[in-house]
Amino acid sequence: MKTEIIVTTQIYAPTQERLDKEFTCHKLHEAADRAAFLKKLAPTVRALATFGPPGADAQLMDVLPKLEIISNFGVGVDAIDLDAAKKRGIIVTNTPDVLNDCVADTAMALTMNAMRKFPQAEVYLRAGHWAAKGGYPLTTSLGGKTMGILGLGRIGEAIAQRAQAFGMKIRYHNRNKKDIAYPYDADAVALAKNSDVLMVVTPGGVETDKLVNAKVLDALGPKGYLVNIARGSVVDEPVLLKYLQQKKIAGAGLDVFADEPRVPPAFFTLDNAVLFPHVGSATTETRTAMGNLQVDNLLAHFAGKAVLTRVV
Ligand code: 8YV
Repeated sequence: MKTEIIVTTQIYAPTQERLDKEFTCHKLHEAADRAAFLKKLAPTVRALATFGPPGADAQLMDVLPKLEIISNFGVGVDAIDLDAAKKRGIIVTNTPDVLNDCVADTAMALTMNAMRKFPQAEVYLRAGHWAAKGGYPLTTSLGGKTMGILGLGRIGEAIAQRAQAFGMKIRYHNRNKKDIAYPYDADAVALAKNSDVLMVVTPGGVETDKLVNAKVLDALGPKGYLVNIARGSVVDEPVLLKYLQQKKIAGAGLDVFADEPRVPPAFFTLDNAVLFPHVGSATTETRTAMGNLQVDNLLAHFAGKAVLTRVV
């Protein structure tokens, strides 16, 4: 008998194939009647496989009394109620490290595209403006500029290495100062003040909600750039939009938004923002590694072993 699990949303097809091989999977996102679906499975389901929103809240945990483990596809677990899981003795796992390089690559692409405006320059060429109007307007160099990393964890360090290879200087702010050579700033405002590029890499969730607000953007100033590859919730999005419209900051590179996949259409008209549809980890190699880690965590647990990457 295979262990029964619920998959909460559509996940990467090869990962779903592997899950189907190892477990009896019930797809919550395909259920016509969610309440009836959960009620029927309550006596047997022992695990959840999640991916991004909708995550897992306390209510879902309560209707599944046999739930032992929630295995998330992704490093960020802000869509999962960790306190509720802890209280109920439910293990939560994520997929750290395997995505560091791809997310850091994305962070650099956003930095470069925000500062050098390469996407806009290409649109300019394709529109025939090069021949008609002359060269594209000058942009801003990365070399010699300072990148302030808000949240210097494993992904932040991978970004720092890359930014240094581009000739940038690094500083950072974390809740706790690290034993690391980069200069430390006491808070997000001080970091923004001392940086040309503010790179947001913190986890999402209540603790970082709207951490990047008007005060921080004021400190970043009209020559500063904001890059966010973390979670949309970390930035006060309406304030950011206003600051971009009014050129109170120089530009932004955004891979994440407050209410994905909905992006406020006013962002589409901005010439000083580069917008990606949350593609930080979206390569075949990385998504395969993330999926394998998600499945391996479940397999380890049901083999009676310690899970590989436990959050709570
Ligand atoms: C995924 C991510 O795209 O790992 C994360 O936390 O943000 C990305 O790798 C995400 O899991 C999808 O919501």
